[in-house]
Amino acid sequence: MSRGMSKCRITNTAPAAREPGATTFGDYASSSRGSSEPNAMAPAIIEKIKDHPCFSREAHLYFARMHLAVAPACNIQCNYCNRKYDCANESRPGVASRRLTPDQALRRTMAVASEVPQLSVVGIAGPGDACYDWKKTKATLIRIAREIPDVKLCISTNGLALPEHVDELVDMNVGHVTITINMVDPKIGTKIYPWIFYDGRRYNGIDASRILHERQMLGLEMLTGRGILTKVNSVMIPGVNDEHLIEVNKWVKDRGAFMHNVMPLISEPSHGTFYGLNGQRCPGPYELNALRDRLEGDTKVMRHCRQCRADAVGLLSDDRAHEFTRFQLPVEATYESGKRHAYRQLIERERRGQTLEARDAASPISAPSDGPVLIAVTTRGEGRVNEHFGHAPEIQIFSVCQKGIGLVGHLNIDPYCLSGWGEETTLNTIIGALEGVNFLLCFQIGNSPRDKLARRGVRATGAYGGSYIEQAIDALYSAMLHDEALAAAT
Ligand code: CLF
Ligand code: SF4
Repeated sequence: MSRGMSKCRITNTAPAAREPGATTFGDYASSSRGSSEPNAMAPAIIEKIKDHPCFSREAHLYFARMHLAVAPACNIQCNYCNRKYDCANESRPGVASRRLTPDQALRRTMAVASEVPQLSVVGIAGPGDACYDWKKTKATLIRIAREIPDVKLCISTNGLALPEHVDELVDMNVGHVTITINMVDPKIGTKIYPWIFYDGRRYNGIDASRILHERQMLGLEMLTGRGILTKVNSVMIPGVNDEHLIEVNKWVKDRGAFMHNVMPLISEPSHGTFYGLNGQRCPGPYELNALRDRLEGDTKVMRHCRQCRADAVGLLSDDRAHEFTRFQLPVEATYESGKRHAYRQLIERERRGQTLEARDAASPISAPSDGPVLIAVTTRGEGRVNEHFGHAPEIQIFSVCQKGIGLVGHLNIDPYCLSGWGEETTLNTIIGALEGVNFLLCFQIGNSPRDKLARRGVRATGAYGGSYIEQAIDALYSAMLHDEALAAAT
């Protein structure tokens, strides 16, 4: 397999239409074609999600999270996990993060907060379980809240040790918690969890899954009751829990989960997991898409998760963890708030501008359309078409139809252009992965790749370079409909 082939994987997929529950002003403005009112959402909820890159799809265009890998211990075994690596409930399996002490974590956070203006959330997502390795999690969060009080705090957990820490989470002002819930039927749980460690002893089989299930539900209810916003992650495991996740969705919705994030199982023999070694297959993009479509309802379905590592830093689309390793940390912890504050003011102005422009662009369109159009975009962030095709390490894929614009997924790719030379094998891999895509919007593209893409049915253009992504898609789609209407009239 070529280098390009190995990296070219759609990590997330979504349906044609936008998320029904997406209601921050930017979400509404940028993707609701022909709609006159955003869906209702309490102002307090909007306030909680508007700067959180995971809880609001729109926020991930502007705001960054950082993870602190302070919690290596775990109290359960998942069949898709190899403990050499990060907790696979949020991270891509096979990725290992450097562990930090709480003091190192604080220094890292202050360095990142001084340098990364987009930083809005600090999370603990392993590399084991944040609630089981509680002393380190708590010591870290307390230090950060003391030094950078305006940053949001977030944790991710398997839920087993969650209930006993809910009060402390409230006291520490942790506003967002993710619980990984893969089943609500312990019989299905036996296929996912061989054992758990609870209350000083180890449980196997159905007892293990029953206890885990009860603790997860209790923890979720307690968080909802205490006003902490919750997201449920579920790993989709074909033939094990794929159909069952519909039931999981109902349970978590009934218990107040704000968002459901169904992630694809990533299972390779080289990861050394039970599933990987036993040939458990992963879901294809279309299966994942179809399942997410069926989950749409009162609970928002997340579609922009990157399964980030336990030491990730930066925008979801631009990991900067390598700039802030343990060895690059300053000896003295200092925090300069200037960049973050200036950036926030800028974004407030940008959002206001985008809203007005996008509202204008979102006027109703009466021309017919045959169904969703798939549009690939290269971006460096800020929600704009601002990356040269040849330099892009990632391609975002959107679909657009009369109902709206939706993020379909991300393609991780090797950049095609290296030191001015186009790498043909890489280009062929990218073109193969764009099968079914109708358009490619990029900042610039050379004649050769543009012609090759055209021969495979992908029309590439730099005409929208610099524009906001969703405005560009909207304009392109409107032009298509206009052309269709003209063709029909002549
Ligand atoms: Fe981290 Fe998770 Fe908090 Fe986000 S990540 S602890 S909720 S701040 Fe986000 Fe990364 Fe997906 Fe997680 S994209 S893996 S959902
Ligand atoms: Fe691994 Fe996370 Fe499961 Fe623990 S909870 S076994 S670290 S995937």
